[in-house]
Amino acid sequence: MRIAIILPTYNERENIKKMIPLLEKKIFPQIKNHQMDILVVDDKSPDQTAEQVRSFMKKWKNIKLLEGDKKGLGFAYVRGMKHAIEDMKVDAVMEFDADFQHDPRDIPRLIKALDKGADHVIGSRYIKGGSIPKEWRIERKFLSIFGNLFTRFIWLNFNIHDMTSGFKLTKTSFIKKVDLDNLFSNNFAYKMHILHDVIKAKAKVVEVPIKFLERENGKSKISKKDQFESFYVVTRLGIYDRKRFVKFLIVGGTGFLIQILTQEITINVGFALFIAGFISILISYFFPHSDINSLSQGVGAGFGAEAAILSNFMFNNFWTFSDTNKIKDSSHFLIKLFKFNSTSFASIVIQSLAVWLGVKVFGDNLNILGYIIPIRILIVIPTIIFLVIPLNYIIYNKIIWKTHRLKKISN
Ligand SMILES: Nc1nc2c(ncn2[C@@H]2O[C@H](COP(=O)(O)OP(=O)(O)O)[C@@H](O)[C@H]2O)c(=O)[nH]1
Ligand SMILES: [Mg+2]
Repeated sequence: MRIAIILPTYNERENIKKMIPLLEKKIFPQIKNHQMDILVVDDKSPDQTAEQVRSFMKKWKNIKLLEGDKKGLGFAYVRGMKHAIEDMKVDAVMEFDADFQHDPRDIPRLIKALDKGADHVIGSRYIKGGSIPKEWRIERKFLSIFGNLFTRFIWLNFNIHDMTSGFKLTKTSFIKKVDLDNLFSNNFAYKMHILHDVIKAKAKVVEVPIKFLERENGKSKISKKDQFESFYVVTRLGIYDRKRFVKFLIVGGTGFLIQILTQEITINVGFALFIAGFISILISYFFPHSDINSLSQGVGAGFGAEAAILSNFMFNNFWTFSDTNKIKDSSHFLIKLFKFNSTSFASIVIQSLAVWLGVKVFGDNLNILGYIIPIRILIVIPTIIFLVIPLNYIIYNKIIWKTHRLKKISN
């Protein structure tokens, strides 16, 4: 494999002066089965880091230098990764700090994990054998440990112990699945986004213990803002994953409120009674003495159910599934609406019948702890939960979802 070590630098002249010869002379000779490259991404460091790199480039041909404006660590890494993939055509990229906080002697161990089948190797400080600098002040330690726990909980991922490490090795086939142009951060938190997307792409993630060392030369560029941005990015990614589910719950809740509202309005203004009158004439042949009160409440429940169906359809189409299932023309929309409605027809009948019979058997109201509650509402709720939702679930899976999936493939 061809592997590029990406070294982002900003004022790291002293460090790079030692780092590059160490990599070339001591580390790379240990890695016999791969072609190793160094890609320095320098953002016009005032201390002339780039000059130092250029002088090494005369001696070693596997060094590349990318120069640009300082727009954040994430931005520098994205530039480096794109170059490594598109121009150097490497098979894996390593994220590695130039300041000796990552120990170059750990590099062969990370590569070995890749050889054994990993897609994304993390140099991990939080597994047995790994550590953070003991010189760190207590709040930096706390923030690092807490940040990790936070990420594990928000992403519900308890398999990975170090989610914020900056020492990683990733197969480019997985980096290609990350939308590098739209990361949620251009700074330190970029790595949260890449990790998130690589996990989602089902990469085999392996952790290798590392000791995160204290800086020898130069200054850290990480700021308080960067640390807090990571919490924001992690949360945003977590919500993003569950967005559909959250939307689904909101749509269902809204549908339910609209259902009850429509049911009560049609019953209370007498509209349901009016329709029930017609129905009772129509069905008088089968039910000569149908009770118009319970029938009208059943009709009201039917209207409520239809209102919920329309509301769910509209919201799901234009909101929950708007990204996967765009409706392009109105005829298409009407056909879909009709289809959706006809597959839901059974649930309207079920709810109408349940309320009709319920009121017939139990009467209009029930007194619960001094509250007078209409029987129709007490009937409709369990009917939705135990009959309508399971029935719709089956129908969606067998009919609606199936056609959507076929359509998606043919697109
Ligand atoms: N090119 C580039 N490199 C950066 C930038 N910010 C930090 N770095 C480099 O990224 C590595 C890690 O940064 P550092 O400040 O040590 O972060 P810390 O280890 O988390 O304190 C070092 O090699 C820095 O020189 C930046 O904006 N552009
Ligand atoms: Mg550092």
